[in-house]
Amino acid sequence: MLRMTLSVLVVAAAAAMVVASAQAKFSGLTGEVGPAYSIEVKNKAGKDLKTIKAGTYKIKVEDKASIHNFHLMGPGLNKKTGISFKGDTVWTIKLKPGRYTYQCDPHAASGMKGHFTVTK
Ligand SMILES: [Cu+2]
Repeated sequence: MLRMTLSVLVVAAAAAMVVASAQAKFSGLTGEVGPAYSIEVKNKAGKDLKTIKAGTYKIKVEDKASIHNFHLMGPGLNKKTGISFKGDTVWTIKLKPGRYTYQCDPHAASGMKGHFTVTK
């Protein structure tokens, strides 16, 4: 009976680990647009994000102006805030290998855009 209880506990612990690893990584990613004509995605060190490994992440989006939006698109992903929206929001995003673009839709043509690369 004790042996059976132990094996149930082991199975439960293994299941809990699987659930934990499937959750989004708290990577400190931040997307920021405004209040001036600027847009950026920063890593947890506060540096401009250039590359990141594929996976599921949480990104905090700070939309600091009601004339800009934050639009992130790439393989399997197309998410944006409303132009009139101003505030913070958190997205859970799944990044696949490839090139991702973030931009402010009304001002992308005048340079409010950037890119990062997702590696395997
Ligand atoms: Cu803009």
